[in-house]
Amino acid sequence: MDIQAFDKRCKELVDAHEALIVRKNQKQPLGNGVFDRYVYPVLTADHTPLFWRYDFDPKTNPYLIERMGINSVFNAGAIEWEGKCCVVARVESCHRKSFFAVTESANGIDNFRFWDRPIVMPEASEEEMNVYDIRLTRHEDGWIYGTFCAERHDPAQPDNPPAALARAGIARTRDLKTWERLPDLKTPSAQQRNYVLHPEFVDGKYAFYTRPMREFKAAGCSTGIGWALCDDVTNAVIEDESLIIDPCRYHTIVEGKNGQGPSPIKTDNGWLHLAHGVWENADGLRYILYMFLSDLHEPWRITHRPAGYFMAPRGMERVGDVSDVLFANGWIVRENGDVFIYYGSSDTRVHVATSTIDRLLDYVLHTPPDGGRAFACVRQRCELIEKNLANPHCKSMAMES
Ligand code: M1P
Repeated sequence: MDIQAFDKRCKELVDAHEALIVRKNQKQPLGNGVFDRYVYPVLTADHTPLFWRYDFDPKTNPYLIERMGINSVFNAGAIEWEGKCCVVARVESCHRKSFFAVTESANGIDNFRFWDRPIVMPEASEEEMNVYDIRLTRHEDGWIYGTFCAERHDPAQPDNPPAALARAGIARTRDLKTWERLPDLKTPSAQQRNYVLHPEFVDGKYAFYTRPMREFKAAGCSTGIGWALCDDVTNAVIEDESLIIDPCRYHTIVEGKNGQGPSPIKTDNGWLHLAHGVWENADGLRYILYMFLSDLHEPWRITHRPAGYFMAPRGMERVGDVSDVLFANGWIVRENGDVFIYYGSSDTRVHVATSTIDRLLDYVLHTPPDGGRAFACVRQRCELIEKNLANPHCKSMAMES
């Protein structure tokens, strides 16, 4: 390719990338009143900087080919930082290795730009193969913690390539750029993913939401979301993992497995939680998001759990590298009570949904809990129907006048 053609292609690439970054997002019309979805994902593989993927030197890359592709950008932690919405994404390269990268936006719904350099998370050991799904906790001890899955091959199964061990990685930072890696959290469980640091001390200790699992991925081998305390975050050890605060249950949205999402939000009514639930159907695993509220002083005690899911995959969200998956590990609350929920869809991209603390509290406090059985659930619905049939707003909707 001659230098004119190289320059032309370079300009086309830059223009297309910039057009994507500055594209305005739009609220989807007529949401369900709890949250609003948006038309475009906020982050995709195409949002990553071109200079992470292409070599722009005509001598070493005369055809201006993409040298180091990015496969997907998904499952992001989030934090407000210097007035900006910072979303710390899981960026997966074409060779299936993930890394974390900070992006920022002024309004939280569009114009996300990656910081120039990804996070180079220090390794805990050379056996560590992959890191992903970071949760960010601004802890009252003054640090920002990142808790993430640090995956490695199971040394006990050298001849079985897919045999993996999920370990609980911890790192901390004061600027989102330089990270101090701490020893992995040790728990009795064979596998540990989806574990999250609570933002406050409880009884003077660090508190973790955990997810004890027997196997690496299979549904049905997890007991639920656990809760445990530990004295020292710089050498975090949990001896007793037996307290399960939100267990897996038959024929519910958490039948197969579940996991705490981002670090919970403190409200006057209690700790607001976002989590994911998984169940198996003929098509595979379905991942949805759900919410619950726990006691302000005893965060391990759930006080309100609305029935069913809060969000499930829809439209384009349903399709991707691992289809039918919504997964959220980041949200941001603004001073005015606005909430930005960043969720990954089908292990491929990141979206935002917006709500407010008041709406989310109304949702968790006043949505009926799961009736438990089909019979009880239809009776719950009939109560609503009878109430509405007596309501003048519903006059024109009903068949019987
Ligand atoms: O592929 C779906 C999700 O699978 C895992 O979540 P969980 O541990 O609950 O099964 C994670 O690998 C997650 O990143 C992924 O989105």
